[in-house]
Amino acid sequence: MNIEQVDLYHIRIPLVSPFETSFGTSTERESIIARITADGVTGWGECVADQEPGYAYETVVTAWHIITDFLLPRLFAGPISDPRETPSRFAWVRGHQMAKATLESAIWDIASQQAGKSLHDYIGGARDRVVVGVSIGIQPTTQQLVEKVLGFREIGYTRIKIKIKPGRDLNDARAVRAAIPDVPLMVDANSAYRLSDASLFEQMEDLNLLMIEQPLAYDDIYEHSKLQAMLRTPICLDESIHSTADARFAIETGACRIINIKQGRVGGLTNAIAVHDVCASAGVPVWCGGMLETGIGRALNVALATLPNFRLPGDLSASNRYYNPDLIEPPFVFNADGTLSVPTEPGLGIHVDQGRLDRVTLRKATFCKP
Ligand code: OSB
Ligand code: MG
Repeated sequence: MNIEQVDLYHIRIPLVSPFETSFGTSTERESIIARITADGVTGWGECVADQEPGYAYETVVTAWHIITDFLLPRLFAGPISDPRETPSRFAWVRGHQMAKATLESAIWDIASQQAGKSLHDYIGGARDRVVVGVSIGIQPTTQQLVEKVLGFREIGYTRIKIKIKPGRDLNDARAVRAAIPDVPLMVDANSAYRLSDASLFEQMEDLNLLMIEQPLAYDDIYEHSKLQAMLRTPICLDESIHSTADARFAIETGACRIINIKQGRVGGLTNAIAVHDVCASAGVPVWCGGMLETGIGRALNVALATLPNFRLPGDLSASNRYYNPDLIEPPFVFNADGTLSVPTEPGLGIHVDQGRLDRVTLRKATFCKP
């Protein structure tokens, strides 16, 4: 594959409704869309970094800098024969997983198109539908949260995740559990607690939660192992896992019993598959996390979630959960059985609406092979 041209779009697109987590509230999403042309074929990628470094240290601006000043020169340096080579091509740059993943997505899209396969076939995915859950932000009141949850149940979402933060935790979780006694329910703390808050999580034990996601610090594994030893409810790590080494460390220390895989957080699809494989051999189930992606990033997540050890519903809701309209046409729509269909056309299998993309673009830059 000879990369000829890379177009970057810094976009800002309104969210259907505000999304509040323990680290802040978003009413719109900024990200970078990458469009790569190689051998006359076009591939797409979406950067999951946010405007602010509240979830991870990367931001849209740091990703733009890393991509343009350090990654693109390495991409243009020579042909790529397999997308799995991309992480080593970029390895000189330490960290900046989300910046790297943006370009790698487009490379996988192109490679699978060249092979005449949908991306999920190309990576050996085993399903044509993926089971999805919904991630619900903190609402102004507990009552409004319960109403939101019931609304998503009505649409047909089969797994509910609610965000928690200090002061909006046990009561919210209890109220939601009372409203949906038999539905798989989980909480995501986004690192808002300390080990000294362990009694709070002990009080959640009788709510029969599917898991507690990332209760402790974003860079911690050790204290999660202490907390997990105190709880029957499985801990799931999100923020703490950036590599196969982190996954092994977390599993071997008993810091979690489930891992959330986000391809952007681990530096792209190659590493995401490697983390999936490490977890599969250890008997640890994984699920596909989300970062409020548009249809472009969503398509990559959906392909990833077809691998066999994705044994729990992902944060892969339909396009209209976040964007209306989405940047792709047709959008991802919710099937009555609580799933999204995996695109069958070659590559990511999506059609980007170029007019819509241009309308949400704040800044565009084009780079050609020197
Ligand atoms: O922690 O999983 C998270 C969104 C932005 C940043 C972090 C997280 C989330 C979500 C939303 O929970 C998941 C989605 O895209 O539906
Ligand atoms: Mg999370």
